[in-house]
Amino acid sequence: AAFADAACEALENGQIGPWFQPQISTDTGKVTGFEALARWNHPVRGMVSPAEFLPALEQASRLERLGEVILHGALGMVKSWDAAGIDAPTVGVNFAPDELRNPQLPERIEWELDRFGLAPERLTVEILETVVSTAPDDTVARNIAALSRLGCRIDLDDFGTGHASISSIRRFDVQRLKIDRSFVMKVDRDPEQQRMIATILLMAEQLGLDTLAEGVETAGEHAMLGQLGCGHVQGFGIARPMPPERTIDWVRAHL
Ligand code: G
Ligand code: G
Ligand code: MN
Ligand code: NA
Repeated sequence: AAFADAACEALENGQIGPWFQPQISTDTGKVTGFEALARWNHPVRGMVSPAEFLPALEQASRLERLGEVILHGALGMVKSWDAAGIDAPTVGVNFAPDELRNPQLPERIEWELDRFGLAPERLTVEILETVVSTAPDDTVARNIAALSRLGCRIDLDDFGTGHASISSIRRFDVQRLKIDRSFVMKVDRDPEQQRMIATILLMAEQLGLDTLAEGVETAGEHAMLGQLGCGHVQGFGIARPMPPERTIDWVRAHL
C-alpha cells in the first residue's frame, strides 16, 4: 500500500512520464516513429519498471490517469519533433486492456489530438494481441473501431503470443503486427526462428499488414530481419528507451 501511494504521488508530481524507443525502417534505416514507454524516475530507487508500478496504479484505480499523463507527454513530444524540424512521423502509445474498456477513451484521445493540433495518424495505438484474441467486450471493440475511424494507426503488440484470428485483425483494421521478441531472438542463427518469422511475414504480406520486429538486440538479427522482409525494427540493438530530451539529437545523428 505504501508503494501504491508512492506511485500515485509520483504520477502527480511528474516523476512518472514517457521515455521513447526508436523504430527504424529496414529499407531506409530512417526513424519512422518512437514507442512511448512509461518510466518512474524515483529519487532514491532509481528507475522503477512499469512491470512494478503499473499493477500498483491499477489497484489504486489510477491507470486512467497514467494513460492521460503518457498520452499527453507523447503528443507533446511529437509537437517538439515537428518544431525541431526532424522527421519522426508517429508515436506509439500502449493501452492496457482496462483502459480500452473505458467508453470515454476515443473522445479523450480525439480531444488531446485536437488540443495539440495533431493529425490522428501521428498516434499509433498499441493493443495487445491478447485483447483482440479472446472475443473482446463490446466497449473494447467499439473503442478500437472508433479510434480506427478517427484515423489513428493500430499496432497489434506482442504478436505471436496470443491467438488473434484473421477476422479480428481485419475487423479491427489493424495496420501493423509487432512481432514478439520471442520470435526475434537469435533469428540470424536459428533456422526454426527464421521459419516462424518468415511465416508471420508471409501472412502479413498476404493480408496487407505492415510489420515490426521487437526486441532486436544485435546487428545480426537486424540484418536478417531486413533480408526476410520485415518492415521495421525496434530494440536495444538500435537504441534503448531514452528520455524525451535525448530523442531529437538521436534522430539527427541517425538521418
Ligand atoms: O518498457 P518495459 O519493457 O519495461 O515495459 C514493461 C511493460 O509495460 C510492457 O508490457 C509495456 O507494454 C508496458 N507499458 C510501458 N509503458 C506503458 C504505458 O504507458 N501504458 C501501459 N498501459 N503499458 C505500458
Ligand atoms: O509489451 P511491450 O512490447 O510494449 O514492451 C516493450 C518493452 O520491451 C519495453 O519495456 C522495453 O523496455 C522492452 N524492450 C525494448 N527493446 C528490448 C530489447 O531489445 N530487449 C529486451 N529484452 N527488451 C526490450
Ligand atoms: Mn508495446
Ligand atoms: Na510488445
